[in-house]
Amino acid sequence: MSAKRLKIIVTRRLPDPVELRLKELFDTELNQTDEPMDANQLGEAVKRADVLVSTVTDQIDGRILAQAGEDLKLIAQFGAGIDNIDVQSAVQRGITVTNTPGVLTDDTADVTMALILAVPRRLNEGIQLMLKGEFDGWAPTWMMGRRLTGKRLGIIGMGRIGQAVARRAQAFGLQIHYHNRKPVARHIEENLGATYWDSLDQMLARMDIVSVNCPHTPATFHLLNARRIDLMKPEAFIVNTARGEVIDEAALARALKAEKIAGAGLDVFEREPKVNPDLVGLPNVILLPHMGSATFEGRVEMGEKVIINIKTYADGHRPPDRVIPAIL
Ligand code: 8YV
Repeated sequence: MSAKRLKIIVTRRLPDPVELRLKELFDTELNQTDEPMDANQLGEAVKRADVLVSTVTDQIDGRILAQAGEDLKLIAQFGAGIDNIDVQSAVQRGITVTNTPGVLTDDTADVTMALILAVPRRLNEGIQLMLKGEFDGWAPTWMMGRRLTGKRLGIIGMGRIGQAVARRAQAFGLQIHYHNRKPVARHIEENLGATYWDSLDQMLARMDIVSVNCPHTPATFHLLNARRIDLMKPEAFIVNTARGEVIDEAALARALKAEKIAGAGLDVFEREPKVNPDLVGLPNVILLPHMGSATFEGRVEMGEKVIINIKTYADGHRPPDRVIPAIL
């Protein structure tokens, strides 16, 4: 089949240059309204498409995949995380799944670092106060936060983004600690001055800031549950730019309200776009609307990766960013 005739259905609006190129290369159907597709619309899309370009807002589970037409051979996710796709079912049905790793690493690490800076230094409270015109003048005990230099940062998930966070944090004088399925290569550890903790529980009890940078998988669902949050120091902070599901959001809200931990910076939520109402309005919590990778440059590069994955597939090659399911 020539690449020109491949039927591509794109579930959300993508940056203009990406949509333009997809149109040039393939028989592409775009989502002009940018409304996320519901289960019926996704079912219809997988029936008609050769390639589905999906995003984090599409729940592509076994029920949707069961409706896939014979022609659906590739799901090219616009995004690094693929927890919205039942990859195992897809692969069992002969559908390749690809994602866009690497191009959103620095952008996501920047937002993580921004939260690591902003929460302990109470920037949100300062901004709110200025917006309300409540700055009455400097005082020695006014708006005191916590110093970063010399503190311990515990990174959960030392993949590309975790390492990029560690590089930034190192420059701010933080000591780098991490928990991962296995230690990273010795030279990476040495460059980052990073300490590996096999036991997440033990690491949590000793950290001043904990940053979640691991993917959401069955193994990481509610990894930070009530028991583990309880292990943390009362003056510790949590930052999450990975996936909301890694933290038990209700338990986190309870811990924050009870001052069992000192604050949190969250870019992702368990039931997006819903946010646990108990988290809203807490002075020591900064909430962002899943914008970790939201840069013009990054989103275009993500689109380019999607196109490269489709093009290599269309040309009869193995797409570079194939996702391999953990267990087949
Ligand atoms: C993306 C993300 O923007 O790539 C990811 O996994 O979480 C986001 O930052 C989003 O997934 C787009 O589909």
